[in-house]
Amino acid sequence: MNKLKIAIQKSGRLSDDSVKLFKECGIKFEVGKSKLKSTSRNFPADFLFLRDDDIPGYVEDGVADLGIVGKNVLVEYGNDVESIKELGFSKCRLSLAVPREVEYPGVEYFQGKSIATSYPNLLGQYLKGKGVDAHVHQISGSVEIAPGIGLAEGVCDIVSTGGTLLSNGLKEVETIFKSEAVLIANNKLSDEKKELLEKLLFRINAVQTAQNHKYVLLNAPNDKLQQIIELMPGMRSPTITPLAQEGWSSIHSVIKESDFWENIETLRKWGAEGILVIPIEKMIS
Ligand code: PRT
Ligand code: ZN
Repeated sequence: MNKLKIAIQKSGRLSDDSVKLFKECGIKFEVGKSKLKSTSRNFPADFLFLRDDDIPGYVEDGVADLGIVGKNVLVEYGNDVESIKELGFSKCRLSLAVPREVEYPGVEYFQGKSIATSYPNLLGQYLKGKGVDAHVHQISGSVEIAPGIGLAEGVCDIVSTGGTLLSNGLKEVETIFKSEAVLIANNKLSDEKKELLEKLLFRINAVQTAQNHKYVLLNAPNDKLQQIIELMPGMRSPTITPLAQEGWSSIHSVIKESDFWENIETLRKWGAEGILVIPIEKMIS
């Protein structure tokens, strides 16, 4: 029988959310500290637990059919794989940083200077695009200590909260790349495997759409119903049920997470009461 081989990070910043995504898609498999491989009990898939840096290469070679990896790693290594979908977690940015005391004039600051990074390709492309000629010093870890030990005058590293830069006396001056986890696939999947990928994507889309929406129930005076229906049209149109109290109705609909606060404020202005907001687990439109 055909099975998808899916590579995910064994342990690190991508692991928990990768496992969570497949679990939310209803795909059951064991995750253990010492496990290298696990077979799903209810979906034709084997999961391989690997270092994130190895995932694009394994997917390119077909050792794995699919993988989840940071876009930063994918683009840096430049493997020949298909990028299928952004997954919205492990968000971070690749940034240039300099010692706090530097009066930073702009990217020309780096002309003729040395920059420590684990991302020589992404940095090289950026500098080239800006016409800046700098010496790129490739190191594999603890990039942030490079200026302190006199190894480089600036760094180019992954930033999430900015805490690491701050505690090493550095300040972020340019964002050169924005990253998040992406689902990647081998370029030459068989038709059977493509079909399984479609099934998986259908589930991932349902989970992602649900996460971006909320189910809302509220009571509103009947004279405001039309306005409210226009504000929150829902999937086809909202459900309206009369309340026992004359002149009032209950409205059930779905709204986008991003519009949430603005809509709730408008609804309150129009006299809506008893507003309940409920997370949606899966959403198939
Ligand atoms: O062992 P393995 O090789 O599998 O893991 P790894 O240590 O190489 O990678 P890991 O788990 O640290 O990161 C995996 C992916 O998560 C990265 O490729 C990014 O796509 C993404 N990611 C998200 C991050 C961060 N946030 C992050 N904050 N990767 C690294 N960091 C590091 C950064 O290098 C710096 O040292 O965290 C520090 C900065 O964090 P703040 O919050 O202090 O700014
Ligand atoms: Zn790694």
